[in-house]
Amino acid sequence: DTDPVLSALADGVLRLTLNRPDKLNAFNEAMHRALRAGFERAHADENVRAVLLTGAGRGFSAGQDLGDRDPRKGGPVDLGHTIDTLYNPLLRLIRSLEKPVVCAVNGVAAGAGANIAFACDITLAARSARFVQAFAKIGLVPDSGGTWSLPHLVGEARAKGLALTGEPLDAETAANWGLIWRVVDDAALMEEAFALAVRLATGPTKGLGTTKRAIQAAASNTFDEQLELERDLQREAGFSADYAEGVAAFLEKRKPEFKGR
Ligand code: T3D
Repeated sequence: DTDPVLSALADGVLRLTLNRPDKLNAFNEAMHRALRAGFERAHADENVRAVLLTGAGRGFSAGQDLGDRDPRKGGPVDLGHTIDTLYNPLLRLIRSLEKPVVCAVNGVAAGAGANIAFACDITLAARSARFVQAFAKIGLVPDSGGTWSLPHLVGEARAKGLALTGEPLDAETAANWGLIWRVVDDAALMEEAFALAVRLATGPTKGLGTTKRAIQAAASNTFDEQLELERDLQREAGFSADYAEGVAAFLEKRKPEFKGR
């Protein structure tokens, strides 16, 4: 299949597979547009209750396709413009989606590829995967939220170590440092990631989405502001059908059937 992103909806999970394996799923404009369309669908379609993002072939994503930036073929491109029109809208769609986004990093994740993985809600990585802040090697600044995610997730010392050296970080260390949720044996990655996504997709989607919003808001809130946000969001959650179902199922000692509302 030559579509730059493969898209499949099953069991409430929209699986989006970056599909330029010959280029380690590096981003060109077509892949950007297709991935963005996938996340826009996830926002709009109530049958989508979780997203699973992964890559085809041996890599997750090598970030920007540098073939499209060949200085021998033309003058410099305004990268501020491509960040504004391609990368930033994608990252905003991932973060603002009030549904869980699971990322299965099946192989190397470099440049924007790494930082997109760190922006997802629950990121699993194959044991053989590695993360590279490749920007350091070509004179660029980490983008796709990297300069925000890295210090928030691992602190300034490790963030600078990664971003200034561009040294690859193995999946096990990434998990130990708190950059990702968990490492999985290569052969088990997709099965485990899909099972997790299905579990989330059959959960109380509205409550999970609100939880995501609350945790993300903590980065810029004081403790007191966060307490007030929790009050407001709990009020909202308390009126949801899924909350009523969750409590009823608990009291009736049965499995809840969440509708995502
Ligand atoms: O430009 C803007 O709009 C601003 C936004 C920037 C965002 C960014 O992401 S900037 C960072 C761009 N990415 C990189 O600098 C990473 C470049 N790639 C690598 O450093 C290495 O390929 C990897 C560390 C990712 C993997 O290394 P390895 O040894 O496993 O694989 P390889 O042999 O280097 O690559 C395999 C093939 O993929 C190879 O093609 P070939 O020779 O088999 O035909 C290689 O050229 C191609 N490839 C890998 N990365 C890219 C790429 N082709 C185009 N663009 C790439 N980024």
